[in-house]
Amino acid sequence: MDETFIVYGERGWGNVAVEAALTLIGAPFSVVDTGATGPERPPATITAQVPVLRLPSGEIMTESAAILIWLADAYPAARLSPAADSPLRPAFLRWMAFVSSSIYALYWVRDVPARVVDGEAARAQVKARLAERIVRGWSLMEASITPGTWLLGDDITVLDLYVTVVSRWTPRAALHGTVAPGLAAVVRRVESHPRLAALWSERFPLGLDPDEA
Ligand SMILES: N[C@@H](CCC(=O)N[C@@H](CS)C(=O)NCC(=O)O)C(=O)O
Repeated sequence: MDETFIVYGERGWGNVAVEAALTLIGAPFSVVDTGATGPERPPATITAQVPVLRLPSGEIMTESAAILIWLADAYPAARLSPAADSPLRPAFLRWMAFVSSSIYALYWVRDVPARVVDGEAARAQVKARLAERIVRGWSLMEASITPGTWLLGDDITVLDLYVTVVSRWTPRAALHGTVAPGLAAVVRRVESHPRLAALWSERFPLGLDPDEA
């Protein structure tokens, strides 16, 4: 059996959080671009979205939050999630789900407003409204979390990786300005983590998003 994970995705997309988790875990993995053809092409999934993770068993996983939580739990020695009986576990699960459903999910519309409305003015309005909603999401999180070195205290978890990737998408300025200075300070720590610095510059350099604001 091939012991290597395969991450399907693209530079600057949600798969980079999965790559960051696998990097900290130290598990062997390869990355296959979404546009790959031939035998390497990404497996068909219900949503046709990434990240997609092929486990060494051959099983296919989608859903970034589920993948990150599963990886952290499957490799407890890497200490990337609070244990099931930790008092930090409820907050960990709460914010993993929040980033996934209240922020990340909005980009399905924000990236391509034509999926839900017609006409340039309506699309611009949808984009602006969703940007406000995303900012609101980060500000709610800022108001509810008192970070330590990392979002949940002394140990870096996959939540820190997730927030770092998702907060890089427009409106990035919202997080790094006055809206969420506490989260932004943690994000800067994650960005300069010695074992992740190469990953950020290769897989998600700042300025990749043409829409960046
Ligand atoms: N719920 C999914 C959302 C994944 C998602 O939106 N992925 C984006 C890339 S970051 C994508 O595949 N976009 C292409 C599309 O929606 O057609 C998850 O959390 O993994």
